[in-house]
Amino acid sequence: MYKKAIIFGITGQDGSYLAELLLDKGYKVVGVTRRSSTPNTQNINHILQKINLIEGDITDPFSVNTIINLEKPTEIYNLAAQSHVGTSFNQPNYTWDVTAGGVLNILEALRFSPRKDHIKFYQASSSEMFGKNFSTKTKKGFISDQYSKYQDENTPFVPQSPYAIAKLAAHHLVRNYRDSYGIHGSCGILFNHESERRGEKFVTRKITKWIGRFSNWLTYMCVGSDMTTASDGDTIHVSGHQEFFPKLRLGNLDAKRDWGHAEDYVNAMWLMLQQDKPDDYVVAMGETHSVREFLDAAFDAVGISDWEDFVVVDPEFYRPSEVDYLLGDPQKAMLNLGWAPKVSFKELAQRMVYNDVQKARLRRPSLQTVSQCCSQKR
Ligand code: NAP
Ligand code: F7E
Repeated sequence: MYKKAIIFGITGQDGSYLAELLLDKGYKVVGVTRRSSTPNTQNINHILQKINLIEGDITDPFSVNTIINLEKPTEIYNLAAQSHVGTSFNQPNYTWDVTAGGVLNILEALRFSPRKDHIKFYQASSSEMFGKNFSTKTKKGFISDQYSKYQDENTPFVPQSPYAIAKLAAHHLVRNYRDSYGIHGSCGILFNHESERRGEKFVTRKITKWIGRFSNWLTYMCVGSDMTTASDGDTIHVSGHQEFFPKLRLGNLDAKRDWGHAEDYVNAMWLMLQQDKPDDYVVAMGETHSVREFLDAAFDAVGISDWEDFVVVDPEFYRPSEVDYLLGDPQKAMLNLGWAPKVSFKELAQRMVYNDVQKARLRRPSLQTVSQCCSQKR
């Protein structure tokens, strides 16, 4: 059967994994990319020959309408957004235009499309929409044995940022267009998901990128059991050497998130669009961990157990309004979609760290140069 998907946001983390998944399933994949003065296709360079890229922007109704009408897709995935919560406090208008307004443009194009009844639509909703809220009633099921506070499809939304408010507007728009015009629109309320392709400003990747560079610096400096690191306020030193390495600067280490791997989560998106009826689903691991616990797992991947001296808590990275606790109950997605994640929290941190160690190694002088440098220092 003819299957053609349009992915808005194909250059991002999720877009790239989703494109791979759909190609594997035999879809024709059309990706919409914004014009950019420098290349931004690093996540999809390996599949560029297999997909069709079209320039477009979801804030431009003409562009959205033309792409949908010309391409005649059977499925549309909207992953495009200004997706950084911290940034949304500084760029609220822009965040609104892309993250809420862009969705309205797609829905309007669908509403007036002659092929409306042959297109299924996925919208990337977010656990950020729950904000400060959670449910406490214990219910029989997946997470209630371990945790008394959780979020599921029935938890009321109390969004805490311009990003979350824009996502919630989009979420309600999809529901409204579903009810009003019969659009087959489903929203995945996805909890945090990360990967080797995660944007470098998100906390997990910021941490693993720093660890990758730091562990390569330690190798380059030949730090062995006979050498110790010392630290002043902002930098790390190796005793007997002048070189230094800047500490990792982070904000709130006590925030808790339900973190999974993006590869698992794009599968849930696809499963939602294989259903006869559109619906909304929470997608999460059903576990919560603090930023501190992610630091433990990530540093552990390079054999460092005591990381406190390497991290500075910097108020610059605090948000005007924080979401303290997220823990999703994915029972509905598991039962109705047959969805199950494969990558654990520990594996996620390890995969991200190993990838960033490897990347940092490629930026460093060749191994030979490093070993020569080591022998000179010894
Ligand atoms: P991401 O890496 O930031 O990707 C966002 C994508 O949107 C990029 O391809 C970006 O293109 C594109 N985009 C931004 N503005 C656009 C515009 N005006 N027109 C067209 N494309 C535009 O985000 P992600 O982590 O893959 O997340 C995918 C979606 O899920 C986002 O909507 C995000 O808000 C949502 N979400 C993410 C998570 C998570 O934990 N990752 C959880 C819940 C929901 P450029 O490459 O040109 O910037
Ligand atoms: O922050 C804290 C920060 O930016 C996680 C997006 O994909 O998931 C993501 O939003 C936590 C927050 O992700 C730093 O305060 C501490 O409590 O990695 P993050 P996020 O805000 O949860 C949701 C589900 C989405 O929908 C979003 O699109 O970590 N934190 N120190 C820090 N966060 C950052 N970024 N940088 C820090 O230095």
